[in-house]
Amino acid sequence: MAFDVIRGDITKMRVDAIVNAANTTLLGGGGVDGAIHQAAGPQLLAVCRPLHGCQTGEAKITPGFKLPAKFVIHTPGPIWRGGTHHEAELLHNSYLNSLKLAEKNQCQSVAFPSISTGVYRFPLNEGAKIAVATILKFLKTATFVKDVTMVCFDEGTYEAYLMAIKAVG
Ligand code: AR6
Repeated sequence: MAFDVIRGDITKMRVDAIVNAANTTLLGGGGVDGAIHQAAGPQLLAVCRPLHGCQTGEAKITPGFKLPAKFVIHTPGPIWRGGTHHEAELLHNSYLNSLKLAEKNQCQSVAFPSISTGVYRFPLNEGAKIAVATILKFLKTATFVKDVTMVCFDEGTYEAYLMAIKAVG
């Protein structure tokens, strides 16, 4: 079992599943969602349409099409609304339900972006702690999922995850 934090672009990851920080429509957007749809090609949007969206904290799976990853697991994280609207619990659910779906599909390697800490404004340090704690706990009991990588797009996010590992791990 391995948990790694790297700086990079998740669309380049050759893993069984990458996770998409989506929105509840599952019809694409900006940020990492836009980058994943761009790299996967138009077939991704075509298979997302009949899924009829996804609730915050839940997850749905599609093929990766032109991506090096076999699958994309789409999860809408919570929009930060001051912390009093179950944001922490919903972010935990996004990580956990994505991992459960990876396990169900017998994925060995999974890569995550930092869900909700971009446009959705979830506080970075708190979001990183939730991500690290949820992933490490899940790895202890998983059968198929063995390697999880946090792919941080920018230096600030990378530093926050390194700090979270020291605090949680
Ligand atoms: N690889 C890895 N991480 C990335 C990449 C990439 N290629 N591109 C951006 N990030 P965000 P959210 C990082 O805003 O906060 C979309 O419009 C980014 O630097 O993409 O969950 C959706 O459709 C940040 O650290 O996702 C939703 O409407 C992290 O990914 C909304 O944004 C998440 O930032 C979701 O907002």
